[in-house]
Amino acid sequence: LQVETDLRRAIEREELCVFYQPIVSLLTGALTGFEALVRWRHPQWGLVSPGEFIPLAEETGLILSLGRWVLHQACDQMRRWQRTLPGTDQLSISVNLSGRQLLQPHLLEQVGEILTDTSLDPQFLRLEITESVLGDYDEAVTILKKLKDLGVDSCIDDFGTGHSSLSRLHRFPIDRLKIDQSFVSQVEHDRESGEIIRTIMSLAQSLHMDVTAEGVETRAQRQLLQSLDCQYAQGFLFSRPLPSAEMEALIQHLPHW
Ligand code: G
Ligand code: G
Ligand code: MN
Ligand code: NA
Repeated sequence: LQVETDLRRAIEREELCVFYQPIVSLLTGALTGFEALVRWRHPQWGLVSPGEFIPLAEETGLILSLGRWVLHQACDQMRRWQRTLPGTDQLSISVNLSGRQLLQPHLLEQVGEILTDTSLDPQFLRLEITESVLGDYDEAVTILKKLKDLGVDSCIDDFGTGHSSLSRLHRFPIDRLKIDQSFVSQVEHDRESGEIIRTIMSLAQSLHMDVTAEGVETRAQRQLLQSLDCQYAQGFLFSRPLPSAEMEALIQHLPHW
């Protein structure tokens, strides 16, 4: 398959890059960190979204080297910003992990090595795992516990789209849920989405988890989330995912969020 060959070479040829999107405190409007989102600058197709190649990377196993590269890149960038940009020394970086990455045999050693190599303090790294992965594998929960022992927190990504049973959810060693953007985008138009967000908020409260809302695009969405005591948000209202140079410029002239 041509795409597979291309993707295999993309890492060596440095065609992959990491974009960063701010995660903002809804309580204070302060920047709290970033989500790292991989992109592929394809020589013919231009900027390709991970939605287009992560599934292939998972099928072929390329996700293991790709994921390791993203993790290293993101930790290294976060540490550089902490060192060089005033006010960034407590910001954290969130990195998406696919199921296959989480369940690979040497993940813990790999994460440890990357943290040592980049000198990023583990407390500033957060791993994002989708709900379906956690729901399907007890092993995943065990690994997250070990990561927590290492000082690395995790969150459940795309929450509300999977099927975690409530009885299992409280056993996940996780301190944050990310509300899937599909609920946020519908919240002004559809009562049900509002009810789902309300339910997620009260669930998170009883499990002592914080919540990040994704895909926040309007002031109305933000206000509704604030009124429900949602702690964090990310979305185009604050900033699109940006390449590191552009994010750096934004950090140096932070808008009033
Ligand atoms: O940035 P964008 O909305 O195009 O991302 C699409 C999807 O790709 C999202 O579900 C996101 O979680 C996923 N994604 C982005 N970067 C990474 C990555 O580095 N690793 C994995 N496993 N998924 C990623
Ligand atoms: O699955 P995950 O949550 O990791 O993916 C986040 C995806 O959502 C990224 O691909 C990112 O580009 C996209 N995204 C981030 N903010 C917004 C937003 O406000 N609106 C929309 N439509 N997409 C967003
Ligand atoms: Mn994510
Ligand atoms: Na998500």
